[in-house]
Amino acid sequence: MTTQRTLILLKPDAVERQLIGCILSRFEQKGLKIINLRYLRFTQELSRQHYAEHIEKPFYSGLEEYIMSGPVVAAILEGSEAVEVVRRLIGSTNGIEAPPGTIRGDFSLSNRQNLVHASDSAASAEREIKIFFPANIHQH
Ligand code: 3AN
Repeated sequence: MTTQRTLILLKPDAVERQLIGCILSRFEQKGLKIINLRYLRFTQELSRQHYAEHIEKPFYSGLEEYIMSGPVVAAILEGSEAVEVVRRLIGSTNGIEAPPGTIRGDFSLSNRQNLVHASDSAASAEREIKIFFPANIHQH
C-alpha cells in the first residue's frame, strides 16, 4: 500500500448547502487525514488552469460559471491509495448514476452540481496540489 496525497474541492453547491462538515467527515471517517485546507473563490484564470483539459468541451462555459458562483473549500487528503479511495468515495460524475453510499450518490442529482472534485490520478493530484497549495511544493 502506498501512502498518497490527493486534492479535493468542495464546490459551490456543497458550501451553499452547508455540507462542508458532512462531506469532510466522510473522508475523515474513512481514515484519510486532512493535511491542508483553505477557503477560496475561483477566478476565470484559476478555472482555466484547474479545468485545462475541459476548456474545449461544450460544457466548459457552464462549468466555469458554476465553479465561480460562490466560495469553495480546497483540501489535501492523505492516506493509503488516497487517489483511488477518494474517487470511489465520491462516486461517478453524474449524481443520478452515482451509487448510494457515495457522496454524489447520496447528495446530488446532477452532473454539474455534483458537490466534490477529486484528482483522477497521482499525476493530476501532484499538478492540482501545486495549483491550490503552492507553498506546499517543498514541504513535508
Ligand atoms: P469528475 O469530477 O467526475 O472527474 P470530469 O473531470 O469529467 O468529472 O468533469 C469535471 C466537472 O465538469 C464535473 N465535476 C462536472 O461538474 C462538470 N461536468 C462534467 N461532465 C459534464 C456534463 N456532461 N455536463 C455538465 N457538466 C459536466
